[in-house]
Amino acid sequence: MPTPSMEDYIEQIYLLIEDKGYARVSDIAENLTVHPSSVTKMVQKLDSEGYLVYEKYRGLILTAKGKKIGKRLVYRHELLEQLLNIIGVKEENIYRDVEGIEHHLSWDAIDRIGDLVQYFEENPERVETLRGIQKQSEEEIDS
Ligand SMILES: [Mn+2]
Repeated sequence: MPTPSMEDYIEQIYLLIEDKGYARVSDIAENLTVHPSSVTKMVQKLDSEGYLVYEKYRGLILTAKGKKIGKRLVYRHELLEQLLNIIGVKEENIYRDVEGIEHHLSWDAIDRIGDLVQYFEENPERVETLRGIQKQSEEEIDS
């Protein structure tokens, strides 16, 4: 199993390749706000563990294993954003909150959250009920 830090890298690399067709060390460093030398080090580690193939002057490609986990990590991130959005978390908090929790849930919990998100999507009136409760608790705090 990849560590939380490895997961962040695989996720970013997957997103970059999906978006641009390639993932450069400099782009990964920028997206993760880390030094390029840290990226090189991690990329070598991910290579040695079979998630990607890295050649210094030719860039990097994800292996089948890297692509499979990358896809799941991106799904997990998006699902958690959906969840926070449904429960009414403010837009400006969502990305940072997801980055903070995504590595600490089991895949079992992720699958159950998937069910919950599906439930709310199929029953939008329940989201409205939830908004009502949210409004009440905000009023209690304000009063
Ligand atoms: Mn993420």
